[in-house]
Formats: sequence, C-alpha cells, structure tokens
Amino acid sequence: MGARPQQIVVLTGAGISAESGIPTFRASDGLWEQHRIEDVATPEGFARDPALVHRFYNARRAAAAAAVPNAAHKALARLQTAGRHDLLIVTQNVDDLHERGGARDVLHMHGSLAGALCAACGQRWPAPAAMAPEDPCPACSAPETRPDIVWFGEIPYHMDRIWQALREADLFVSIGTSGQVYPAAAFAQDAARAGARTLELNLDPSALSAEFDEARQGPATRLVPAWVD
Ligand code: BV8
Repeated sequence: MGARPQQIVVLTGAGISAESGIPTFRASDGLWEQHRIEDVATPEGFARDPALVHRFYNARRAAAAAAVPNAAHKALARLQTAGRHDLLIVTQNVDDLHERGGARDVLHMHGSLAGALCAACGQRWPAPAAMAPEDPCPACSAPETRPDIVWFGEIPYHMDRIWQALREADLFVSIGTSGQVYPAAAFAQDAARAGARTLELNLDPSALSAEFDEARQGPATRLVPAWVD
C-alpha cells in the first residue's frame, strides 16, 4: 500500500510567467502608461476611465496570447497528471499559461483575461481579443462590459475552496510571487497553522521568505522542474 497521496497546494504569481516574456508587476514597478497598477486595477479606476482600463487589459491579453508556457508551467502540469499526489494549482495570474501547459482545474483567484463580465447584470462570457467600454452585454445590452478580473478592493474568486484546501494541505508551495497582495500573501501562514510544510520558490527573497520552512532562490524554469522531477 503506497503512502497516502500528499495534498499539495501551489500558489503562483507573476514570476512563474516571467520567463514566458510576460512582465511582472515589480519589473514594471507597478507602473503602466504612467498609472500605478493600484489606480488602474480598481473599480474606481474603471469608473473614472473605462477606455484606459480596457487598453491596459487588451495589451495584457495580447501579450498573454503571444506567450508560450515555460518549463515551470509544464512541470506543475506533469506533477498534477502523474496522479501520485493531489495537486491544486491556485494562481494570482490572469494569463492562461498554466492551462496551455497542460494543467487542469486551475483556480484563478484574481480572475482571467479570458473572461468578460457585465458590470450591470453580472453576465459572463469569453472575452474577445480586444474589448471597449461601449461593447453591449450579450444578455442585457448595457454598455458596461469589463474584464472578468478581481481588482483591488474586490473579493477574490474561489476563496472558500482555497481555504478548505489550505486546511487539508500536507505541503504548500509558493512560486514566483512577491507576497505583497492579500489574501494570497496569508496563504503560507494559513497552511502552516493547519500543519502543512511550506516551501517558497522565487527568483529573490520575497516579503514572506522568512515565514517558509524552506525558501529557494532562482528562476522558476530551473527550480520548479528540480522540485517536481
Ligand atoms: C480583498 C488582478 C477582501 C489585476 C490583482 C492593507 C493591508 C493589507 C491588505 C490591504 C491593505 N489595503 C488593501 C488591502 C487589500 C488588498 C491588498 O492586499 N493590497 C495590497 C496592495 C496591500 N487586496 C485586495 O484588495 C484583494 N481583495 O482583500 O478583498 C476579502 C479578502 C478575502 C475574502 C473576502 C474579501 C484583491 C486583490 C486582487 C488585486 N488584483 N490582479 C491584474 O492582474 O491586472 S493583484 C496583482 O498584483 C496580481 O494579480 C498579483 O496578485 C499582484 C502582484 O503580485 P505578484 O504576482 O507577486 O507579482 P510581483 O510582480 O509583485 O512579484 C513577482 C515575483 O516573482 C517577485 O517576487 C520576483 O522576485 C519573482 N520573479 C520574477 N521573475 C522570476 C521570479 N520568480 C521565479 N522565476 C522568475 N523568472
């Protein structure tokens, strides 16, 4: 009888997609078109200038479509499909590189560039390549189309499922995140409190490195396959 499969929860951030050519927030100092991310990625920013926010997300949707999954995305998918352990992938990223690298059931806690949302009626539909504020909602026709993204001040998706998985985890691994955005930045503590071992794989020390049982520094395309294989 093999040992009980480990319950593993992995949290990824912008750093896992960096080597696929998608800039991280820190690399751009959180600046975009002279706007701070916190000003653009908020409901207030969208209300103030929906065309600017759509330009921001249209550019990121195009960059994500042009990017390809890297060895780190593929290694996580290998671990998941090998079936030796139960692996839940939670990502803060809004790109689809985990899925295109073969991962399944990825929880996008900050939403996804692939999704569109009607701010008036809540209808969701697959996002077109480029979106504009006056795009009518396919359900209620209101011109209040927005990206299906969780902005600062909004409630992240899948939280109940994530907290449940952290309570049951044997191992929590954080990959490519600076640990500056909550509630994701509290996941290592949540998992440790429930008895999980915690591991951080990141290019450089993060705000949370001291909290982990083990923190390894290096590029994700080297550290993640080395951990998985
Ligand atoms: C919420 C979508 C309540 C948009 C994003 C004061 C104190 C504490 C908290 C708060 C506070 N004031 C406000 C808050 C709450 C706020 C928050 O945390 N603010 C921060 C700024 C303090 N949080 C919220 O508002 C959240 N909502 O709290 O609601 C609630 C909570 C629970 C339950 C119910 C209700 C919503 C936050 C979501 C915001 N949306 N994204 C978009 O993407 O455009 S956040 C956005 O920034 C990203 O999604 C990402 O999550 C975050 C950036 O973080 P990272 O992914 O870590 O990226 P970063 O560039 O920072 O770091 C990259 C790392 O990779 C670096 O460490 C680097 O070293 C490493 N790296 C680079 N290259 C490589 C690499 N690693 C490996 N290999 C490489 N090659």
